[in-house]
Amino acid sequence: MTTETTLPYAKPRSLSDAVALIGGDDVCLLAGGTDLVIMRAEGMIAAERIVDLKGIAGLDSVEMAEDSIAIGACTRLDPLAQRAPFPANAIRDGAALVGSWQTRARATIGGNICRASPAADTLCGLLALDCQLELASASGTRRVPAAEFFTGPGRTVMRRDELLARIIMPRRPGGSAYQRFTYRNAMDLSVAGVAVHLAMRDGRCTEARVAIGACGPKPILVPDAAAALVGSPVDATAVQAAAQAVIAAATPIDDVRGTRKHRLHVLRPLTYRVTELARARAMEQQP
Ligand SMILES: Cc1cc2nc3c(=O)[nH]c(=O)nc-3n(C[C@@H](O)[C@@H](O)[C@H](O)COP(=O)(O)OP(=O)(O)OC[C@H]3O[C@@H](n4cnc5c(N)ncnc54)[C@H](O)[C@@H]3O)c2cc1C
Repeated sequence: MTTETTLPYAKPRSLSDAVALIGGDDVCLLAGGTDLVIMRAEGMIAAERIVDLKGIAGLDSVEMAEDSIAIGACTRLDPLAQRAPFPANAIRDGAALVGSWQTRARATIGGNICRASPAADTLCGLLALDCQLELASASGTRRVPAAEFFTGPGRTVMRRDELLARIIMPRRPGGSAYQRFTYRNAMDLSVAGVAVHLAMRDGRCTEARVAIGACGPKPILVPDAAAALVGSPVDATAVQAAAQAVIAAATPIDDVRGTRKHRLHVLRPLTYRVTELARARAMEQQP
């Protein structure tokens, strides 16, 4: 005998229809499902009603404005990594590293953000690029800086009656990069991740933001690392000081993916590598 269970399922076509359906404890939001399906199977999410966000018009594309770029929350990671109409940067680097092609073809950037795993690969880039997250509810929209969105593993400031609609990335000069350390080259989760954004003028750094992930309960900005780079030619002395600040700010734990000691050890060469790549990209963009 087989038992068939059909869950209540809705696939709204507009943002206003979607926000009218959410908010109750019995509702969960579905995007690509690469986390959600597993979380439901493991009993981490018990909600019975599913609201599928993938049909919402306008949330699966990237739009360019004069001073910002809006990335729809349901934009899948593979097209974002391959074809996003903005040059190589830290968010694209992160999207390209997630899982396999099959995972990236399903998974969305909004899901990667809202799952709020400290090891998620797009989060450091959001912080380093000073993104704002646009949250929509039946009472309107609000924007939260990415650096203030995450509150702990799996936790954010997003209310139950809200969904992530767009990621707003300011268009600013410079270049950025994200890299992670893993024990395998693919299909592994980050043991430590670093993103750096730099703007360069006349060979000196005029602006910097440095973020780290998988080295604490949430991704964080490291202002002391940025301060070590600003005003410098991003030479060995400055990068060494930035790496020291990164190590001082990190609060990693021992877990299945790595020890605290090893995470602190890999942060130094990782910061060197990412800063060098961000610098090379920033030099290409130099006015
Ligand atoms: C084999 C495999 C390998 C992986 N490797 C990596 C990796 O290397 N790096 C990495 O970072 N991740 C990795 N992941 C996880 C990654 O696939 C997910 O984090 C993915 O990005 C989540 O997106 P999704 O669209 O599938 O979200 P879903 O699974 O649909 O949703 C995830 C969570 O976010 C919520 N949610 C989704 N969209 C919204 C929204 N717009 N507003 C509000 N809430 C929302 C859902 O309710 C749910 O709680 C891997 C997963 C698998 C299965």
